[in-house]
Amino acid sequence: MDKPIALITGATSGIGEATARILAKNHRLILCGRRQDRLDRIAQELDTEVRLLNFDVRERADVFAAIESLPPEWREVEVLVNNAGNAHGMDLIHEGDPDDWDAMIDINVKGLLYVSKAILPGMTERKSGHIVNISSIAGFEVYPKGNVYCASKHAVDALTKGMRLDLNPFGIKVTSIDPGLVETEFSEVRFKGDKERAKNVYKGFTPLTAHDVAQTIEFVVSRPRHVLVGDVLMLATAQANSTIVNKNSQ
Ligand code: NDP
Ligand code: 8X3
Repeated sequence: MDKPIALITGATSGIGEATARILAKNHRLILCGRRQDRLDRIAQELDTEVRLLNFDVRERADVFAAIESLPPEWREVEVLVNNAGNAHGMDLIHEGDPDDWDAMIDINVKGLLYVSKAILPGMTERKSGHIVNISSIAGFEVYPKGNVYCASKHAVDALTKGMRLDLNPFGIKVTSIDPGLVETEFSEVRFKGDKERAKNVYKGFTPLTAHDVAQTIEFVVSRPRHVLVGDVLMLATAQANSTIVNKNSQ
């Protein structure tokens, strides 16, 4: 039998890329992102069948066109990993840049909705599927200057709960993975390419890696059909909550 299909958004770096590398063992993969060179390189390195879709999750028409472009044999997406997302800026609420606010709401919230809307009809028709939303500890805690990013992840948390209710009659699983600090390109994007500032976020302790999170994603998607892992909070051992990190632990 063919391996089931997993579609991963934001597969060009960090958690999404690591998830692609792990799920490749037992899945055919549809990898999504905007950086085509990265998609091409990752696809070449994977030992499974891969389709690539290049679109910006903010562009509703592009999301639907990309997913509709899949040939029939790639339409039965069994696992959707809604991972694409980032923080943009880290400012006091009265000093924040509305362009950053738009980016976070449009990508982290509306993008997740558009991709889910495009994939869900197949899942509801087949009465089978698993949606894994990558939320964050920021989905249920708020930290100084985290305002809009935290709001976007609180929205993801609400959408996860809403999806779980509405999709329950169809036997579709919905999981939220909620990591704390993971060293990826996340902070570089948040600080607009300032690599030094980004590095400082992870200094003095051992943060989670993208691979750590990907292993958890693999665990939740490989449970038997009757088992739904609902929410997973994942932290570095040095992290107690959003604001307390033991930075003398290395
Ligand atoms: P990265 O910056 O390494 O990866 C982000 C991914 O999202 C990239 O593949 C990027 O691809 C994609 N992406 C960003 N914007 C868009 C867009 N507009 N359209 C399509 N794809 C987009 O960060 P992480 O791997 O850390 O982040 C992945 C998820 O994990 C995010 O949702 C983040 O909020 C969440 N998270 C991260 C934590 C951390 O500490 N790192 C902790 C908790 C949650 P491309 O640029 O090629 O489009
Ligand atoms: C990313 C983790 O703590 O930077 O969601 O918000 S944090």
